[in-house]
Amino acid sequence: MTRITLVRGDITRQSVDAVVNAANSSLLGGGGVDGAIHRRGGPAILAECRKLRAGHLGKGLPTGQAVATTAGELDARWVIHTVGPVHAATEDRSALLASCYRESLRRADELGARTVAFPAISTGVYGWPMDDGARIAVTTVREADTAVEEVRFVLFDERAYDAFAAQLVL
Ligand code: AR6
Repeated sequence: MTRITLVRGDITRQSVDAVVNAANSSLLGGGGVDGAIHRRGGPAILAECRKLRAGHLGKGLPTGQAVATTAGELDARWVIHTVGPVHAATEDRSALLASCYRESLRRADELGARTVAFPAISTGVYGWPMDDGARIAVTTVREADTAVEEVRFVLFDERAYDAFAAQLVL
């Protein structure tokens, strides 16, 4: 069974098999987690992303899907890039957010990754309310059929940490 752990901190400082990036469809970088991963991981990650865009991901990575690259200089073997949905008050995009967690774990299984660090996908620039983002993250990982041994949610601040902790006790 998959163990779920929580840490407060910077996802780029984790020692794990795979780090999940809250990317955008372009795969060519951005702010938040994405910016931090490319900064600390170095140019090898972007080089692989560019190759993916030149190949089968010519139109970019669709929302809810995931793809893996090298982790460059991070203390990990792979970065799994996934694209969260932008939160919308008028449309329920929860299934796409759940898909990010599920598809990232599926990629992790394909790679043989046993430990995976996730950020709170979509809860930054993409505006997803933290409590609901935490609920979807924890429920989806709990229900996933995966060989991953540890899913570590890496939460940037106390508010995010508390939101995830509240889900874990339910
Ligand atoms: N480690 C852990 N968590 C972090 C870190 C970090 N180093 N930095 C930010 N967070 P975001 P999104 C938290 O905006 O909402 C990018 O420009 C942050 O506080 O990184 O999915 C991409 O290129 C928040 O709770 O991702 C996309 O365009 C959570 O991580 C867009 O942002 C996610 O915030 C994706 O937006």
